[in-house]
Amino acid sequence: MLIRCFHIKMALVTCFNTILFLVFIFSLDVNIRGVEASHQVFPELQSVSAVNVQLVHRTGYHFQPKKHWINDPNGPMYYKGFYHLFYQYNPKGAVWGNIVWAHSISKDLINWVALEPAIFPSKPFDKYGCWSGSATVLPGGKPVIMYTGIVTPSPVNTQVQNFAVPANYSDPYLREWIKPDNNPIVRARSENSSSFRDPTTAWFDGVHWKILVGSRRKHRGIAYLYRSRNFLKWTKAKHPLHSKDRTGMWECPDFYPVAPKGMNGLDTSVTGQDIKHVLKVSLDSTRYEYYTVGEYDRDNDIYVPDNTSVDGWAGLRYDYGNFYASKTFFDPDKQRRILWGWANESDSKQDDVQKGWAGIQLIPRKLWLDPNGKQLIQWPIEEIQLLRGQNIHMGSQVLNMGEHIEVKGVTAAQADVDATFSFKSLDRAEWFDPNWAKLDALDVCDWMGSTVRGGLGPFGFLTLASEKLEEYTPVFFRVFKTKDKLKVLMCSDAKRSSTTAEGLYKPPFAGYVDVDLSDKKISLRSLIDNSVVESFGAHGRTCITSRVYPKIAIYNNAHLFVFNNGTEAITIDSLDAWSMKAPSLMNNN
Ligand code: DQQ
Repeated sequence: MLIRCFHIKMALVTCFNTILFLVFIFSLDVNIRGVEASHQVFPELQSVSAVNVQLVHRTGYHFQPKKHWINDPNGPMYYKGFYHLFYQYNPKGAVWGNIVWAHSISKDLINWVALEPAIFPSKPFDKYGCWSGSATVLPGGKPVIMYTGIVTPSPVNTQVQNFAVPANYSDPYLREWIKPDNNPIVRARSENSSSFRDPTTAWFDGVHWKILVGSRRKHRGIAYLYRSRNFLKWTKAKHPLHSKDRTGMWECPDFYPVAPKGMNGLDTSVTGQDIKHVLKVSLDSTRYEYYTVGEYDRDNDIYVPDNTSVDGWAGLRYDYGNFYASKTFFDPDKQRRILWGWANESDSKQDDVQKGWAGIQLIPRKLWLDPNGKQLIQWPIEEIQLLRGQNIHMGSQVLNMGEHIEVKGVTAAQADVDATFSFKSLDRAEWFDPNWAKLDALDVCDWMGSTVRGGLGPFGFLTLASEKLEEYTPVFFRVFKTKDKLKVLMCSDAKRSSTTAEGLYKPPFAGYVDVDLSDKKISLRSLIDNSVVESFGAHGRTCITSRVYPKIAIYNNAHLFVFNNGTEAITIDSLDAWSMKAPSLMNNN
């Protein structure tokens, strides 16, 4: 009976998915899966300044300003001993609007000092908004920012690309920025000027500087390529660097080299034999991102994704959850490439206005190419360990089917937990129906959630859980087998995250994990912070972020459990959990 229901449900969901897919193809301007359309203006809410800032659900160690709305990370860079983070910010309220580039600096990417906004509308070429962009450090260590200026009011939002330079290069804080009057330096000509934005960090080929600008033609997402000898006069290349039909507007493109081996990052201008390139785009229509790993011919400006990368909306993602408008930068101090991503709220606009804040930047991640060359690996920057407090260690604990045990002794609402699980055999992995391959992983996670008994899995963490489990956000694996290989599903499921009935978006998020299980082990790490759970499966091969708003599981009433709902017993080989402190310098001014 159960199985029949499952198949009926599957048929319905398959049908639902087909409809969704058609909606996606034929109407790329609409929202799907409850995500928010970009640049939607709520005139009555955008200038409602916060009177009180609601603390419950505010994060304890993630990057947040004192109040109001934030979105995309912009122009991250390292300059004279400081990390700089700019970000899209509404100084007047907790919904999107009145956008400026807020600016914070840090010595360690953890403790932040907020400075005054660096770039704000003041000239005809950015009168209606200073939207996203990137920083490039020119030879001689001179930073320059390129950003999108909005020159006509909403809803048209005509877009041009501008530049800004520091007023004083000897100021390591780079407090003041000048927007020269010869802006804009890139204008749309044949391009769609309402969909033409978010310039990348530039790279140099010895003669030309090059940037990408995100755009679209009808439903084709496009990364236009521009070249310049002097950073002032930019000429559009005959062919875009890359484009893909049925992906809609490409926001916040990012293009950078990765080394074939090792965990070090590369400066954006580096090329050479064996070096791969990554192109990431943020899809406005779905609010998901995807990236490809490929070959870049710098002389002819041709980028070809490898045939191991799916080039389209079903491609690889940095994060299969709430993670958008991301940007990387090369950190010359520690020779690494760092990824910043923004997580929007999953509550209502009215909730945001009431909270007085909306949006967080996720913990920066170091990223590098998997030795298999097919995907990236991400791991929270090592500096996060500065915030670790009380530690609990567990080892060699067996969890039989249906068992869960509590990780006691840490602040479960604000914790870092890292575990390695092992199992004796792969035999009990369930069969993976070949039809499921056509579906999104999150549908499989939705039906085969943490409570549906399995073979090898589901097992993992129950984060932000109430004592009696009225609320919890499970992060878990479920291992399936096909004729010739295993398929490892990783889920972060917000469905039971809160007993609040109305106004919350509580999606199951999921992705597959490309991991070799021949040693019969898999690791899972979660950074838990009041209303966010950022998880890293198999040492960062698959990452998922969920935003959740528990009603009971807050502060000291939050618990952390490890569970197994599969018939195969799971051993916790080792588990370390830490209470996480707040940074000593919060991003307040
Ligand atoms: N957000 C910015 C745009 C970008 C979008 C405006 C992505 O420049 O395309 O706030 O979230």
